[in-house]
Amino acid sequence: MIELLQVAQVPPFLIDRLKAEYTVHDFINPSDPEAMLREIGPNIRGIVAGGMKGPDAALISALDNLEIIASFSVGFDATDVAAAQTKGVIVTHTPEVLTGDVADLAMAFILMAPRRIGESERFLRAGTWTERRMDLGTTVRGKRLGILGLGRIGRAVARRAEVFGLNIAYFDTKPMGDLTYRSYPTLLELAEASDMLMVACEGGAATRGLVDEAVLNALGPNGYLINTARGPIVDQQALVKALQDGRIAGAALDVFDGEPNVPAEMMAMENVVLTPHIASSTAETRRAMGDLVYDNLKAHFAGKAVLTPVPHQI
Ligand code: 8YV
Repeated sequence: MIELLQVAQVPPFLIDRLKAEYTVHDFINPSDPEAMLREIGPNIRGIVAGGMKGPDAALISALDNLEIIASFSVGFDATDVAAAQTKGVIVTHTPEVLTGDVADLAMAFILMAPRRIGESERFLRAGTWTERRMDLGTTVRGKRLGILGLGRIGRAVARRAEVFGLNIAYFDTKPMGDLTYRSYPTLLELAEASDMLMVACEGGAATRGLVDEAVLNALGPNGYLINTARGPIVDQQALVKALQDGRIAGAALDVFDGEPNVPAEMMAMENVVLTPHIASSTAETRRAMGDLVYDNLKAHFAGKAVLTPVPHQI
């Protein structure tokens, strides 16, 4: 049987499907990784990775017969894609199948933060309604939504937000000539012209800390930051400070720098919506993502082209 190394948690149904056809070695938390690699390393032809955990350059170079890395995620920042592609190793991910669910959560966030939905629920459950009324929220309709990164997910959020009467603008490093949304030449200018700033770009070294103190200040005291992409794109310390100082109005976050740890200061803030990286967590989408991981491996080992390769980064 072809041998695979599993470096990240993926749903049991996917592992069961793979185990019927491959030998899958659990390398998520190996007690002695060197010894394990000495023993099985030469047999490994594929890696099953995830969005938050993928192989680094050292692991990729240690596996002489590695051919493919299949990631159970659209984001591929956890895998050293450049190291893999330099070595001729194919990397696949799971685009398209999760776009709708991620955009749905982002749209929910766009409503939740200004309408104070999480806070209202806590207020009711705490019994406070019997004592006083909830403070007023902010209308979403007619407000300006700035989108950082107008890829598949950014566009899907834009389509939803249009229905809710938001005015869409964006900043992207790639030209988006086919779209009529207003484009800003810099993120700072986009933030200045936004009531809500939605992070929808790729994670990784190129975007780390892109949403910094200056961008948050430009968003301003009535502005909300929404992030369903990757935590490190936002300077988290700067975000905590901006929220503490009231330099932005609030935030809605599904991803964090250092997750699953979330800054204690944020946990205590009523004006911040916090969810544990659930944007793609529906039974339907997780099934589709798992099927795509399976199909990519199947195609590759049958000598066919993979379905969803990560574009060349080198
Ligand atoms: C997953 C994600 O939660 O697709 C991505 O990039 O971040 C999420 O869909 C995660 O990758 C699971 O491995």
